Amino acid sequence: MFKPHVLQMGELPEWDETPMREVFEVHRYFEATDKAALLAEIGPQVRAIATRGDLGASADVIAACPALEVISVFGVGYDAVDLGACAARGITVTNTPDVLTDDCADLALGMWLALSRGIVPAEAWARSGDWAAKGGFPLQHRACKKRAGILGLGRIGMAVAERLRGFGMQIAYCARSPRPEAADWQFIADAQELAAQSDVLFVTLAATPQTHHIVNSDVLDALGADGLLINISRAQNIDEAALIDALQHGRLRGAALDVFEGEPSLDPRFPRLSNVLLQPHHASGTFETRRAMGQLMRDNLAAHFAGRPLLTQVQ
Ligand code: 8YV
Repeated sequence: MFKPHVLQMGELPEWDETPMREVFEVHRYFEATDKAALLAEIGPQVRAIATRGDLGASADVIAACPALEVISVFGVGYDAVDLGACAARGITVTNTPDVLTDDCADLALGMWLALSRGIVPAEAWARSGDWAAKGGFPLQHRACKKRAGILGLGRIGMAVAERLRGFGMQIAYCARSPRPEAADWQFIADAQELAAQSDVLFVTLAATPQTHHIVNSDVLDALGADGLLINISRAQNIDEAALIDALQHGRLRGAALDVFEGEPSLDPRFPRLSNVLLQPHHASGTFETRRAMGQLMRDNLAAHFAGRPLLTQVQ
């Protein structure tokens, strides 16, 4: 059987890799020690790239694949794909929205509750015997019935806001324009103003060149010394150096982060801070969601090669 050549940028679950190998000639870019040599050898045959949200596809990789037709992203975020290079060559890009919305929102709320109530250090307190030795765990701040700001009211931001409703939060959001389906919540056009009116700021923005470092030192200062920041979007939406400075100097109460500049490596200052909750970019990391993401990624590839309409086309 004729199999189109696919370049696979990163490891995927076995339940995706096995069916992919059945219908495609898969080249594992991430395993090649000499990536330039691999591209020189198989690049001209590659008609599709299967990649992850965190890995995307660079202009160099795209250029090395002159017959490339489609990039299928395992993830909702496609910021790491060079969209300009794709547009210039008419290369189609697909992603996996919707199927991961609930799990991403769940983790955002879990991170917020854990950070607010000190659940991780409290667990260590109980486990280590500090409870018996030192007494009760230090008091924490209440999580519920406060002011939540949602920076980016897309699918995931909406799901976060819907969940926060149940916690009696006063909700405001910042988006490009007011959303009719968010009539119960206050629209604030400016990120700094939103932060000033929030006790906790959830960053749920798709990353674009326009949102780069949108959470800068001014926004962090507006959130203030009693404020909490939760980021389940992309690291580049936040000025990480400014964030670390604010956390080190108590200008922000705490931050819960699922994404980092240069991940999976972390800035070594993060693990030394006691006012952060660190998560390894796993907001979509459940069996149910990752299976659905893989299916959608493969369905998009299958649709492309069968000449059918794509399921979730970005451009
Ligand atoms: C995934 C993501 O963790 O959806 C996204 O944009 O970043 C995540 O869901 C990632 O794509 C898998 O590595």
